[in-house]
Amino acid sequence: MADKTSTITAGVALVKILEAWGVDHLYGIPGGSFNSVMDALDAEKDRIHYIQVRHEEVGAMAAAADAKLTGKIGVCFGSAGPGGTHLLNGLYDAREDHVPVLALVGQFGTSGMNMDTFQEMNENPIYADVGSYNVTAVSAKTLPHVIDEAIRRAYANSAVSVVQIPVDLPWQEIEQSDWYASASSHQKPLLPQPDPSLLSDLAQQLVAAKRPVVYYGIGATGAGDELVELSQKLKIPLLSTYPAKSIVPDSYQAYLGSANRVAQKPANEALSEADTVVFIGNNYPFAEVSNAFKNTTHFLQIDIDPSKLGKRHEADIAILADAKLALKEIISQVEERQESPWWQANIANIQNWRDYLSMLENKQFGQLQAYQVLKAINDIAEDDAIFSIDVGDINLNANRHLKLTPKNRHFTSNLFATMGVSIPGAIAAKLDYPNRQVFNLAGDGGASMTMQDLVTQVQYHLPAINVIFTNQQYGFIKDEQEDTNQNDYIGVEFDDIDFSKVAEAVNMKGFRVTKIEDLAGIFEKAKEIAKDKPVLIDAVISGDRPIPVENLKLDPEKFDNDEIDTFKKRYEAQDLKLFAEFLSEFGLSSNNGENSQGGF
Ligand SMILES: Cc1cc2nc3c(=O)[nH]c(=O)nc-3n(C[C@H](O)[C@H](O)[C@H](O)COP(=O)(O)OP(=O)(O)OC[C@H]3O[C@@H](n4cnc5c(N)ncnc54)[C@H](O)[C@@H]3O)c2cc1C
Ligand SMILES: Cc1ncc(C[n+]2csc(CCOP(=O)(O)OP(=O)(O)O)c2C)c(N)n1
Ligand SMILES: [Mg+2]
Repeated sequence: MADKTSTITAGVALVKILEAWGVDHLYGIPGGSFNSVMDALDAEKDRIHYIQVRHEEVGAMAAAADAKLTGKIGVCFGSAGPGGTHLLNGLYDAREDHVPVLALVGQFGTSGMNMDTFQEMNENPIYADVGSYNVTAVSAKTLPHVIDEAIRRAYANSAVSVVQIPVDLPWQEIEQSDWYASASSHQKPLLPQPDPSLLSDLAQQLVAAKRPVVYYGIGATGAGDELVELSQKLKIPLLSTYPAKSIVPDSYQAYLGSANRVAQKPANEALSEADTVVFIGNNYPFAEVSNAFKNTTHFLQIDIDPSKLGKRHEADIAILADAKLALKEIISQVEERQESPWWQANIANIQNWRDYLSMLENKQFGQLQAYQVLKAINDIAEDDAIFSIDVGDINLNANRHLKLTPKNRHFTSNLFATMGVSIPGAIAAKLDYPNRQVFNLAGDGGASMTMQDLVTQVQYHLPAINVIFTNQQYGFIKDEQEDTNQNDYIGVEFDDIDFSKVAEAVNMKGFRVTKIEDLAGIFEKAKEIAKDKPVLIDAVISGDRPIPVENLKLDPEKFDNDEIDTFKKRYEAQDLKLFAEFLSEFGLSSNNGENSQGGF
């Protein structure tokens, strides 16, 4: 037997590589094919925290959430065959939102590989699409190197790495000199320096524009001050993608919101009326299908990734640059301008829309709706609260009604858009930021996909505030069927789950709220409980459709009075005005250039 002082098991070396890269926790469920790594995790348990989840998907989604929240690699694992394949939704979420995640997947020992042994198959093809690096380890000696490589590549490519590990390898001894972690050599790529002449061309076009908007995405994270400064200096309204909400405060008077369906009315309207769009740190995926820029005459783009320049629309000027650097430079090149009619009409339109949202939030009568629940959340939310958000109407409603600032964080499954992410996301957020208030906001459909892991919040003392919006339907899809299907609704309604009882079954305090007047008291109690324990509020809300801002029926030139009245009544939108009315109030005409909805 090798000398213990100069040897280490390959499994412990593997775990030490993770530690060297700053990984302090990882998620998964053991299986016979993974027990050798479990053994190593036990040996290292003072340095790395294993979080046992109740479904591997939750582990992978939580790992993706870790990476979204912290920028650090998220790590998850599953055993051979089904344990690994359960990871897939979380891994695709990470891939689509381009964050670094490492998945370790168990494999039968080398003695049984390629022999049709139990749970044994060639796993490599399963992960070929989702994994940017995807290999099966073949020897104990090279295993730590493979893990180190996987992490380095996940960071470099903002991608998913998958390593399949035959179970016998981590138990084998290797020489101490056989492994090292390259973490101390890790560096981020240098920011590209923008071409000064292109920047000054862009600044000139912006100054010359009659109807400009700055349309930014999450590439502008951290540049909120610069966005507001540019907006105020040149009197340009700001429009963002949905995930880029909170880069500038929601209360900023010239923040239009996001476009399309998970969207705000002033953003859709301004986008279709703008002549000049500065598209910055933005890869808006509905651009082509919603014909978002059909009325844009000048498209000016700034992005850090050469493969994105000119991608979503033909660009007049395309600049390879970091958003913040470029914005600073543009600000320094332009003089302060007076308010234009375009600016004034947008400000008035934004105010009219915010009055509408506020009316919904402050209703004191009628059936409970999502809007009043979101107000109750705003009322107890701390300045730096983190919101883990599921997929469904909650994206649309949280986007419109949560009042956030750059101190907050909110995140969901942006592009893969998988339901079930918000319970895992809240677990990750509480592990990463134990001293911050964390909300999980989910529809009843999304919550039922990962609700077994509410117990994980209890088991690991992760005091999140879970709010479930119970409407007994897949509301987001029901509304799509209303627009697209020829027959009745199908597959979008379901029996009630009382989530407060689910909470109690896992030793979590649960409330069920059905009335507007009970909201404030219950949310105050939940806030207190969540100072040291997780808590759940099941809000039984109406099945009302949130107003479809991509499909407004307010324009008398396109709809008859009955249609307009019915629309206003259904959405309680008596006082909502079209942007065209504000344009005309300030002496401008509308181009009637509605965008189509980018859907299916
Ligand atoms: C159910 C559901 C519905 C949705 N509907 C909508 C919707 O209606 N409207 C909507 O807007 N979104 C919607 N989304 C989100 C949508 O799917 C996309 O994920 C989102 O629009 C992409 O946002 P982004 O372009 O900001 O981010 P990304 O796709 O991540 O793009 C970021 C861009 O910034 C660049 N970048 C990164 N760093 C920098 C830097 N430092 N400087 C400059 N550039 C940089 C990148 O190269 C990239 O081009 C929805 C999500 C869900 C879950
Ligand atoms: C895993 C997964 N399955 C299906 C979908 C399609 N889908 C998107 S939203 C949605 C409904 C969400 O329902 P719920 O969570 O109840 O929220 P609601 O819209 O009712 O508020 C569905 C089925 C998806 N995005 N992800
Ligand atoms: Mg629902």
